[in-house]
Amino acid sequence: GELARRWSRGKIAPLLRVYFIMGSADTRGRPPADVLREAIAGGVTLFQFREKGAGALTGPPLLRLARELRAICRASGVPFLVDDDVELALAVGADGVHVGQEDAPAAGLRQRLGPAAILGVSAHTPEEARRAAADGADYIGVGPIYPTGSKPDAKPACGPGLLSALRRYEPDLPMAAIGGLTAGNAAPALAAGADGLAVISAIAAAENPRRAAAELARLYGGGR
Ligand code: TZP
Ligand code: MG
Repeated sequence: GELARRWSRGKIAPLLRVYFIMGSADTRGRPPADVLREAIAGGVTLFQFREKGAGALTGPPLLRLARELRAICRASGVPFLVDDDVELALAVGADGVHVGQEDAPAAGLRQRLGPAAILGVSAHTPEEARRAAADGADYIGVGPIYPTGSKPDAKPACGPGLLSALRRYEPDLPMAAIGGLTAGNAAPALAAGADGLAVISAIAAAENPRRAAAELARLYGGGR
């Protein structure tokens, strides 16, 4: 019902603040578990395991890494999402799934994952945002805001303006901005109405992932 949905929306938006996305290809050769622990120490609020690209793990090594990262998140109270791969999400007891427009339809996923799962959907137009909300998405991911080197098949950069446009159509739907974001360039995305910042390279490729996460967390005020 409407009350339940509003309550859950209020719970999701703060989780999106420092939304860290990573797979084994994103860490410049460092063990993903080490990078994740560092990032969480810096203030990550939500994690998505996204194992993509050349050399992406499959089979038992994929499952092993997913379990390892899942355990780190569980121990620190950071919700653990899986990109695209619903079977993997179910196999490791993930807290939720993120899907793009070209992946499994969100409506069926909500059914499959149950009401407690966190379901994120990428959206690029008011129509996609409206459909995501109707299908039971807890939040939408919007981008790429700026050019990104982390997703070869990304659409052209849309700039922060798309966030304000979608915010007008869906005033209550939590939104994570994504694509080329760093602590240095993210302020306009927040000003345009994003609830949070989803980043890969700003943390995963940072010299110091802990400091990089802390710099993003600091954009929301409070000291760290
Ligand atoms: N979707 C849109 S842009 C992007 C994804 C998965 C990649 C974001 O990575 P980065 O390194 O933060 O630009
Ligand atoms: Mg996808």
